[in-house]
Amino acid sequence: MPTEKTLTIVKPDAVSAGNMGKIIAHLERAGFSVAAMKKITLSEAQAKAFYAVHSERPFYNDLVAFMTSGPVAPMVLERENAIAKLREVMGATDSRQAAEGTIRNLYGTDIERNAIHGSDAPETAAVERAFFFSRLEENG
Ligand code: 3AN
Repeated sequence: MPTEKTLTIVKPDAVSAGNMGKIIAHLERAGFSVAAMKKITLSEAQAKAFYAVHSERPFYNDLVAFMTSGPVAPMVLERENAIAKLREVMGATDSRQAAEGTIRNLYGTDIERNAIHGSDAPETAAVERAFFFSRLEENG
């Protein structure tokens, strides 16, 4: 089976709660390998750019404030069918609705503080990987 790459971000709520390692372990148990990772604090401009697609939504300013409130851990994940599989193990956007045993069910709180981001399609995965990682960082 050919592998596919996707981008995840362990969000500030999960990093500050000390759940980063548990989330990485959960992802590894689900068959993902970490191809690249870093821990950074996003600037307002960076968070706005990353979520530009949501700029007209009412929750945009709150989302940017939350995503800049502390360090995040972006990672490139690799496995077969990675994009769809990550969406499955993450669970629904609203952590309160996320299926039992999913990452958002286990580590998220609500629709904003939902522990983890995952790319939703091949085009967004490519753009989001390039947002955080150079080709050298992914392959080195
Ligand atoms: P997902 O992260 O499940 O792909 P999107 O792309 O619809 O969800 O939304 C991006 C992010 O925006 C979500 N992860 C969540 O943090 C935030 N978000 C989405 N909808 C809302 C909302 N109604 N209120 C607050 N935050 C929201």
